[in-house]
Amino acid sequence: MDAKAYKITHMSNEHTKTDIDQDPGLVVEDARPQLKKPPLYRVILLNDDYTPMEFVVQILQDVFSLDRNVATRVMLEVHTKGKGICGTFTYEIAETKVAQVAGLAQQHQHPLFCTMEES
Ligand code: TYC
Repeated sequence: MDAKAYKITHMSNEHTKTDIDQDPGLVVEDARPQLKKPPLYRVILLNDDYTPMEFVVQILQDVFSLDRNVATRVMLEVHTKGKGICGTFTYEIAETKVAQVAGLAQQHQHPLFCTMEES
């Protein structure tokens, strides 16, 4: 659903000081609507045979801000089905999260891999 945008305009009174009762002050009127929503990207986590489950759950909590129960469910979904969605973000946020996962996986020498796709 589209949110409606408004702008607030100050309608100054250019008459005499005695006209103060006529001054509408701040008024709210329709503003030009935003033209486009940014494209969104799903970050997809892939299964592998070596990365410990606990490491994956921790990544999902720390990088994707999932609570532990949701993180565990997503990890098990990836483990059983081969891949799963960590979240949906704008391009730069998705890209940053993919890079954070790659960095942490490399630091800990796990083959954990995730990628992004337009949603
Ligand atoms: N399959 C891994 C194991 O059995 C766990 C795992 C889950 C790895 C999700 C990666 O994205 C992943 N230890």
